[in-house]
Amino acid sequence: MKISPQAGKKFGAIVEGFDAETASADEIVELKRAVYANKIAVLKNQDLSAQQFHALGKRMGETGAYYEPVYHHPEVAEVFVSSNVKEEDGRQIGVPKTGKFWHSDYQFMPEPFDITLIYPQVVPSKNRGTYFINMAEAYERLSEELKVAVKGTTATHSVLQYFKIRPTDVYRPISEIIDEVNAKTPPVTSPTAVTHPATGETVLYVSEGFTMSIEDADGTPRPDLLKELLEATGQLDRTYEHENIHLQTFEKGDMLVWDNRSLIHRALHTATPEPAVSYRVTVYDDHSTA
Ligand code: 7UC
Ligand code: FE
Repeated sequence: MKISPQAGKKFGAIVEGFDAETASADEIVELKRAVYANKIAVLKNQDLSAQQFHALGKRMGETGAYYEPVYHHPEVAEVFVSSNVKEEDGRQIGVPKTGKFWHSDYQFMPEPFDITLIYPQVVPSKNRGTYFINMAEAYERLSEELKVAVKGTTATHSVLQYFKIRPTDVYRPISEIIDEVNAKTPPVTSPTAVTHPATGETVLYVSEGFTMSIEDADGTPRPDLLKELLEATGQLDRTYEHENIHLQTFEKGDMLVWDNRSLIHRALHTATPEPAVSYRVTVYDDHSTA
């Protein structure tokens, strides 16, 4: 196994010669270290079934199935499927156009995932890739004034803005669906800046997709501060040219493994109706978040 920084990129490392089937325990530890240090590891030349992909995730920690079953792989529930391709019999497996907004995975849950593995299956020819922002670095780049403003505040997150209507929701009143989302996944409040347990970094825990509000220590909403943080970190830049934004491209056989505590991401889906399918496994590692 050879790990080298991605040439000419803001962050990320390329991992060559990693064999998921025969990797030693030391190699798994080394891979996880590379993920925390480089934020993304791109494993080259992978050829795994859904079962083998899930098994690799399990070697990195505890895997979890997505809370909405409509995303599950039919054979391996822990594999989340993003797909715009219909089966021959017209069935839809997984959900199309997932994550097309800045977020980290499960940011709206009490226990967000620590590591995300994405394994593209059908790779479109154009507009392939995922945008990333390292929110530890983005925090460091904030003005002193904004860093002081963040201190002592909390941020509240919810999936509501990006909850996708399921096939079974057709003809249901939208108010009923909203009530169900709020009951099943109530808003979660956390400090606006958190400490990364593996690296000690301060990470700004705010995204355009899932963060609904920021509150002062006394509970007063601070929409101005939320807007300023989204702006300063690059999340409102629709040209994607902000200095914090990194576009991670991939080709067939690549697997992306990233530090979901540090990074927020945003899928770049093709505007053209090209087929795209991606598998995802999410992991809780052995670093306590408490
Ligand atoms: O369909 C999607 O964009 C899924 C999103 C609401 N959640 C992904 C996650 O793991 O947080
Ligand atoms: Fe995501």
